[in-house]
Amino acid sequence: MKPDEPFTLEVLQSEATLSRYDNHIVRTLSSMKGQYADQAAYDAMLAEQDTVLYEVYEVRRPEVPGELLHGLSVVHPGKVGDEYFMTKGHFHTVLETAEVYYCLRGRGVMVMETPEGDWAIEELHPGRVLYVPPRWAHRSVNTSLDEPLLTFFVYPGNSGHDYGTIEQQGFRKLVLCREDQTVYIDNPNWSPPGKGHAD
Ligand code: S6P
Ligand code: ZN
Repeated sequence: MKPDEPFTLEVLQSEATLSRYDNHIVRTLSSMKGQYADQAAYDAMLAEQDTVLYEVYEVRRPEVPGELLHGLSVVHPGKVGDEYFMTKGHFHTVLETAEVYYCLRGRGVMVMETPEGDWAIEELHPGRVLYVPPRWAHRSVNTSLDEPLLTFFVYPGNSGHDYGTIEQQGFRKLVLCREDQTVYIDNPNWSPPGKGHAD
């Protein structure tokens, strides 16, 4: 079989280069039901408009171990109640697969945790590379209220995505804006791994 040819991509130079990605995913407020701590703020906001929270631009590659899936993640600025706009977050279905994020623009954090309940939060700013080791669930949070958080990501082709675990148990830490400061607090609704949802 003839091997694929090498190819290049202008990661982000203009709106026009975004159209060079193969796939564009748009996630709106309605897809994050139960993920924001302030349910009343969520409901009120959704009643107004199904706001776009984040977008993902993917280069499509075969989902097999030797491949690397890659693309651009854009988390828009904003809050639901006190909680910044964020991605759903997920474990990789194949837990032993890692991921690299390279921050291109904006400010944010990556909230991470393992199936055992260990947690970590790392700050993202332009030029910073974050290595998410195997086993760590990850969620990007935009902590700037003025500009989008742009990151470029790369992960193994066979990783897969487990969204269900996070939808059920949540992340252990929430990232909030309180009196213009970014604070990390314990998630009152977090249920320990394997224990189901708290309510
Ligand atoms: C995929 C990688 C990113 C996320 C993107 C959106 O493994 O981590 O492409 O898909 O940042 O987040 P989420 O949690 O909605 O997939
Ligand atoms: Zn991932």
